[in-house]
Order: sequence, then structure tokens, then C-alpha cells
Amino acid sequence: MNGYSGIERQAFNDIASWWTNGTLYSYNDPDMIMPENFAQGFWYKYSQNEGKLLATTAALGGGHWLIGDNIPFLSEDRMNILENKQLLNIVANGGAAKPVSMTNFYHKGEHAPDVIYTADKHGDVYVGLSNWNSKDEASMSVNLSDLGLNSSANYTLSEIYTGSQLGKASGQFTYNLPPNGTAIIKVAKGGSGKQGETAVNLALGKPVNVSSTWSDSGYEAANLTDGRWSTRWSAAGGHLNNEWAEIDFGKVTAVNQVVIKEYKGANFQIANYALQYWDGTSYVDITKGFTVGDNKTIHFKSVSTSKIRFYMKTNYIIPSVSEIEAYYIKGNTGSNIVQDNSNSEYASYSDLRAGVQRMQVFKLNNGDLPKLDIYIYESYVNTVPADAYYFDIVTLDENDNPQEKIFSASLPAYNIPGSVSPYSIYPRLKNLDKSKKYGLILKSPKSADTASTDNNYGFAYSDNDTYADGYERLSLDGGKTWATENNGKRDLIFTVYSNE
Ligand SMILES: [Ca+2]
Ligand SMILES: [Ca+2]
Repeated sequence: MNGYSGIERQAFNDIASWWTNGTLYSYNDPDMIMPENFAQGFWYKYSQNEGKLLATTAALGGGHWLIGDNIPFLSEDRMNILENKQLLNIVANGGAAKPVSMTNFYHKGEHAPDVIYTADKHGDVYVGLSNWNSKDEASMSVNLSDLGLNSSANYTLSEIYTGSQLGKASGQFTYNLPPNGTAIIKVAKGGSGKQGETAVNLALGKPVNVSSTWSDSGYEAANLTDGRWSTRWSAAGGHLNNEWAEIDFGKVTAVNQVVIKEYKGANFQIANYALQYWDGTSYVDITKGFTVGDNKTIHFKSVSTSKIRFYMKTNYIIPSVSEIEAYYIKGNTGSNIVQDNSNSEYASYSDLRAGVQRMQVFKLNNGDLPKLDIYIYESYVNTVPADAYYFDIVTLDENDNPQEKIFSASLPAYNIPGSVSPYSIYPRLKNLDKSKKYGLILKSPKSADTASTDNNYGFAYSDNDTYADGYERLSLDGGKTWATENNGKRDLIFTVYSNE
């Protein structure tokens, strides 16, 4: 088994367990989707492609679908996978999928079977396709007769992760997968299905301007929009931070979705980033974040723009990106930045432990709070804090003291970078009262009361009143009493998003 990833080992085990269907257990060997597969996570954790490979294996493996993710930190695109009803129905189906062909089991690096299938009670067939090759794209052909179907009848195909309609098929079908890509194709009886509208990649073939380019050939900016996952752009040697890539549509174009496919070397390389659009005068931030990964889909409210720019503010290693795609998908929406003081200069401090809490007073421009970014870090010198880092959202009374807690989330120690980074939290709150004031409280009540700021949780702040509709407050008694600091000129650094 040496040399096989955990994901591929699980694939082997699931695929070899179809003979137990309906014999030993009602459900087969349960396993879980590991938290770091889908959670925002750190740069060294699994990519989304790897997470989806595991999801295909687990969904078609007849096991339980156990989710260990820290849901308030799960980005919209990964949440869409967890909430995908068709995927959940496949899991509820219970039985393990069969391989179309399997000749060996953990044999000299031979990959797990790449085509597996199972049928539901209506006789519709679900085909799991997995490209175990991490370097090359794969074109996969499946004979319908190998799935136990009538090779001369018409069927209707759709893909479960994306929900895309693939049209009719008879005899066989072919599907293309990127390196380490996966798909689940539903093959439904009857040929009444129409070819669905395929989303058009508006960035495909469009000119790209970049901040710098790696000097060897093969890393040119044009690789960002050539439609191939296997070609990539890299910034120049020595160019670590503040690198960018700008795609010029050539005319004003409506866009509401961008996909960033970051290259993974030993690890992912981009830390803090922003996606921006050109409003005719300057670049406007649509979204910001920390860590990108191999398949970051950013949904947002439609913007009309001639250019978009992917801005890589800080990076662990010189950034490299395989592809940037842009779409306008009818009915698609998402959250956009509506309040943000993170473009100003800021300082950082780490004293959150025991009774020490800090709170930012803020107002909402809209009645929803789908997402906010907080700028945080973990000061790690000898040990990590004993308690998690908590983020509460509260309503405030007329004296700006906490009234009612309406949201809470927490990150365990070790999950937070050692330098200030925007961490996205998804409160997913709706129907909020815009006339009220709110508080964002940062705390870690059971962490030791250290003598120094070492081994505590940290935050970013400015003393220049960078946020007009509120200010920072400090509590030294575990949130019982609060005092405003620096004459109300101090603000925490944070970003508020809205879907409205
Ligand atoms: Ca490419
Ligand atoms: Ca302020």
C-alpha cells in the first residue's frame, strides 16, 4: 500500500466492497470526508480536486457521509458540494459502486479503477469517473453496455457536481477530466434530454497582463487563459508579493463567476489575495481571502467590466497559476464586499486570552451578513493557546454593550497562520435590522493568562479611524464591562460582504 494516497486507498477499499451489497450490512464500511478536504484550511492541505476525488469515492462507496468540517468557515463553493442534493441521494442509495474493470489490488503503483457505477431504484445509473493522474488531463470513454444498459437505447446525461446537462447518448459517451479531476455522470433512461447550455468561459483566449513573468520559457501570461489546466504562468524570480494578473475582455462584459486554478508544487503558494474588477477609473475589490487552491470558484453579484484582476498580495513562494476563467451564469449570485478597511495600513497585537476580549462595533448597510473577513493570527513562541479562538456576533444596547449573541464560531489552535491573514467566516445571517449596531467579539476565555503577548491570539487594527460606523472596545473582565480605546479612533481590520 506504500505509495498510495489516503484517498486512493479508500477508493480501492470502497471499490472492492461491492460484493457485500445487501448481504452483510445495510450500509457498507463507513468512512468520513476529512475536514481539511473541504475547509478553507492551510496551504499544505488537500486540494479541492483531491477532496472531490474522495467525495466521489465516498458517495459511490455506499458508506456514511460524515462531515467533520468547521461549517462557519466553509466557503460557498465547497458548501455547494456538501449541500448537493443529488450527491446526498447517491449516498442514501447505500450500495457500493462496481468497477467496470479491476485486475489488481494495490499492485505496483497501478491506480484504483477509474470508472465505477451503481444504479438507483429507478434504474438510472451513476458513473464515477476519476483521473488518478496528477499531471495529465484524461479523456474517458464509457460503453453503456459495460454499465448493464442497452447499447442501442437513448439515454440522457448530466453531471452531478456541476448540475450541467450533457445531452443525449447512445452506445457510449466520452468525458474529459483535468489532472486529478473527477465527475459523477448520471445516465437516465430516455433520450428526451436536450443539450444543456454550456457556460462560456469569457476569459478563454483573452490577453493577460501580469506584474512579472518567470524568465524560462513555458511560464508565459497567455497560459492563464489557454483553457488548459496543464499550462501555467509563474511570477518572476524574487517577485514574491504584490503580484497580479489582469484579463482584458476587450469590451464591457457582465461577469458573476471567476474560477482560479492555482498550481500546486510541493504546496499551494498564494496566501492573501483579492479579486478585483475595473470600474473605468480604478480597480474595485469584489472579494478577498486567504489561500486559493487548485479550483477556487468565486460567485458574486454581477459586475459589468472590461477587465478583471487577480491580485496576489502575499505568497509563501513565488505564485503560479494554471488558469483563470470568467463566466456570466444566468441566475448565479454571491457575496460582494460592501464595507472594508483592510486596504489601509494596519498594526497587529496578540493579547487575547483569559479575561481579555476585544470587540468591534459596526453597522450593516444591508439586511444580511453572509460573510465577513477578520484579520487575525496566532502568536506561537513555545506553545499554542489552550483554548480555541472565538468569534461572536452580538447585538448592542444603546451604550454599545453586548445585548444578545446571534452567531458564534471558533477555530482550534494551530489552524490560524502566524502572521496577519484575512480569515473568512460565513455567518449566513439574514433578515437583520439595519438600524441596530452590532459587535464582533474576539476572545479565548480558557487560554492561560500569560505575562506576555506570546502564545496568544492576535488581531489587526488601525488607530486612524479607518472604519467610520464604529470603533473598537476592550474588556479585561471576560466581557462583563467594556471600555472604548484611543478616543474611539481604534478599529479592528475587517471586511463585510452582502448578497443584496
Ligand atoms: Ca493554462
Ligand atoms: Ca472607527
